[in-house]
Amino acid sequence: MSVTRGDIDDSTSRPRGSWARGLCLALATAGLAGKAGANTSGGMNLPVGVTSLSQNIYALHMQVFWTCVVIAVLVFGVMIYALVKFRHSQGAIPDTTMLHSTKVEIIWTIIPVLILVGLAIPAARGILFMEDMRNSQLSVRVTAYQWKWQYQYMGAAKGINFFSTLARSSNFARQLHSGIDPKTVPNYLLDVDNPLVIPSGTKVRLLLTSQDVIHAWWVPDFGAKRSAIPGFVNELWFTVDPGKEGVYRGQCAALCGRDHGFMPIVVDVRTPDDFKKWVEEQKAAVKQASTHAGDEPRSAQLLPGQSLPH
Ligand SMILES: [Cu+2]
Repeated sequence: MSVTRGDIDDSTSRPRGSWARGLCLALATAGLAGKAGANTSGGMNLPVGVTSLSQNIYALHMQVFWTCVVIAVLVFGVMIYALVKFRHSQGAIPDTTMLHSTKVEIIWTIIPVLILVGLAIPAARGILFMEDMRNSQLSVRVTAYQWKWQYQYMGAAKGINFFSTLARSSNFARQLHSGIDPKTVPNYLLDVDNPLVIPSGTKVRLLLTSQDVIHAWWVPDFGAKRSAIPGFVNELWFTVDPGKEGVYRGQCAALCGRDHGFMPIVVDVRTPDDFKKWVEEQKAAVKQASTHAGDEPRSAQLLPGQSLPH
């Protein structure tokens, strides 16, 4: 039996191209439906996260993943079938006359283009969504330093201003010959003294900059990662879903020097009411500190290692 490249591709690619797209969409939908609200597949996948941004990114990721799976199954399926079915021992004779097929070339150009366009549309939508900073309800200026973060609240929470550095327990344990087993330290290298506190269900905008080298603020559960660059102000937004209050952790994601691995990020998400209370407490603490010092009220600027009153 003889076979040509043209025969294989012509008989399989065209009908299966549209079938593949249909199956891909069905699988992506099923995958997303199954994963809604879940976090990772045993740590093997991206986190679904707790913001519309992270969920959007996860959906796109799964769509691309299933598209790749379907393409791989079809292409390798045809290859393996041809290798087995038309092997030499079965009497297959190569066709040396059929060297070019314009029809096949058009088909295998159009199908990948359609797949790429199909992926580019949701990707472009996702990027536009990510960059839409309008109508933010809380802005926080984030300044990165080697190796800590400074959070300065704006708007209604203006005046709250503090540094966030590696928690002392982690800092002690990481020292050479500390004698402390890091495994005994809870959230080793992922804990800070003063977490960023934000309300759930609120569009939070971060204004990121740096005072020395390039750092990057990254919290995977928020689908949020952006560079903090000296001399630039980068923007980033996220809204944590109501009901998803809790503590979320991240890290600096740009190699920023010796202690790059020791500037984690912790975000404490509270309900809007609890956040309001927290803001009032912080403002009262600032006022009290200023009165004791005999000064006009000023911002509560904590140095690394100091803690805000809880
Ligand atoms: Cu850094």
